[in-house]
Amino acid sequence: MKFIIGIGTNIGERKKNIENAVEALRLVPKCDVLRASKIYETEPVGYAEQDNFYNACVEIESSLTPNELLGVCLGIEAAFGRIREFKNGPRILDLDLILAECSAVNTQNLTLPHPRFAERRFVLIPLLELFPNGKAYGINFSRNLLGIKGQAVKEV
Ligand code: PH2
Ligand code: MG
Ligand code: MG
Repeated sequence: MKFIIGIGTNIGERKKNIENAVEALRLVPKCDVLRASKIYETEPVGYAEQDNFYNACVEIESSLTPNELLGVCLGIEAAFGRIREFKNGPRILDLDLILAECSAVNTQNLTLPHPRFAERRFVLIPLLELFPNGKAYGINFSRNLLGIKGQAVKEV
């Protein structure tokens, strides 16, 4: 099954962090990185008093279950030294499952589509690069972009 993973970072060498995270995903068994968006510099959303983020999206093909893939993402974040201080705060690496190709997921640990992806330009712009017709796995997200104010996003 295909998945979209959103990558974010605003601590340290942001470009390197994203490149290294994509490399880490490539090394995961049963997980192929099919394509990656460009890297975007983005205004922080949710908590403003922090540095700009770098964000990107990747599409992967995996036979892992969504919950196994969540575990993979959390493991890679931990390997990068992520410390969770407060919600929406600065982070060296955030790997979020955004969409799964053929199913919605509603478990205690995971909800797909990601509950806030449609309000976030830092997710939708890289996603639009991967799906220029504004539809991913049957979800039309292009209209969501029209309703978002602010949240500057620019190519690095
Ligand atoms: N992640 C958040 C909260 N705010 N803002 C930007 N620009 N990029 C992010 O990746 C981001 C955020 C929570 O995960
Ligand atoms: Mg996140
Ligand atoms: Mg996260």
